[in-house]
Amino acid sequence: MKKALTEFKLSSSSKFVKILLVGPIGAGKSNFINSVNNVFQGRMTCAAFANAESSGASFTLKYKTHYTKSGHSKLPFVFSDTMGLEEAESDGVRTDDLIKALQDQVKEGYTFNPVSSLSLNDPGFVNNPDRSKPTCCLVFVLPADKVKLMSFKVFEKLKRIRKEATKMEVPQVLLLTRVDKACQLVAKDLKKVYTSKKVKEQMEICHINLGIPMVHIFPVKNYHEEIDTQNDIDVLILKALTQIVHLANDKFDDANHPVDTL
Ligand SMILES: Nc1nc2c(ncn2[C@@H]2O[C@H](COP(=O)(O)OP(=O)(O)OP(=O)(O)O)[C@@H](O)[C@H]2O)c(=O)[nH]1
Ligand SMILES: [Mg+2]
Repeated sequence: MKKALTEFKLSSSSKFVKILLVGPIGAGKSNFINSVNNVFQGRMTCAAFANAESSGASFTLKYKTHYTKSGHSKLPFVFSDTMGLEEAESDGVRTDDLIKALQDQVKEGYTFNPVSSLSLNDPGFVNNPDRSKPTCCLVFVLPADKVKLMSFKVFEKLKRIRKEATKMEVPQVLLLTRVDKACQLVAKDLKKVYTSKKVKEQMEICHINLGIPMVHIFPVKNYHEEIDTQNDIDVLILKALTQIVHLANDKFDDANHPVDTL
């Protein structure tokens, strides 16, 4: 899987497909970006600053694009990291701002403002998004150990973003992180992830509450305390990433070669 992704060629002439990560505070968005980089670098990296302990406030404040390197070459996908969202609009990123990110209207490096949404005249607002570099996959990141405790309001916010993505025909994937925190058996042996009833239950909650098909929900464990990379961790990350990159590539292809309408 690693080799296939390293050698993966986009079907268009573009260098990268853009993947947008959204989810609650402390879900593991930044950690996933680092984990993907770790897989390809074969060592621990920390390009996307992740929180050491999940606290009440979002650790990521800026809209930032991250490349993944294999050796010295960049892989053909980029991740856009965002601030986490919370039940109360003023406690995290505003849903409207995430929808603007989906529509490529947020400037690189923009510091999200929980108090007010980006508006037309803000310097962080992109008036004419580059149509040649659209967001090609929306990735929801949810923590397996907290899904049950997530409020209806947070799911409603995520559903609003999903609805917009569906309108734009952007494919959607859900990463269920922190599976080791949700099931003791999985914490001891990550291979048990697909037979764990607890993990399956969390995947179903996500499926029911957000409407994402089960085949697009991927359990993963991010690198968060390890010193070296491990095959069991890599495999889950690569499985999810392969699907994300393929879906993003398909979307990119569609956006560049629309079926002619009569
Ligand atoms: N055990 C375990 N911990 C994880 C996993 N993924 C993330 N974490 C931990 O969860 C915490 C939050 O991770 P982040 O990557 O900073 O989360 P985030 O979604 O970027 O959060 P914000 O930027 O605050 O919105 C950190 O303490 C991570 O070490 C995982 O798969 N397993
Ligand atoms: Mg973060």
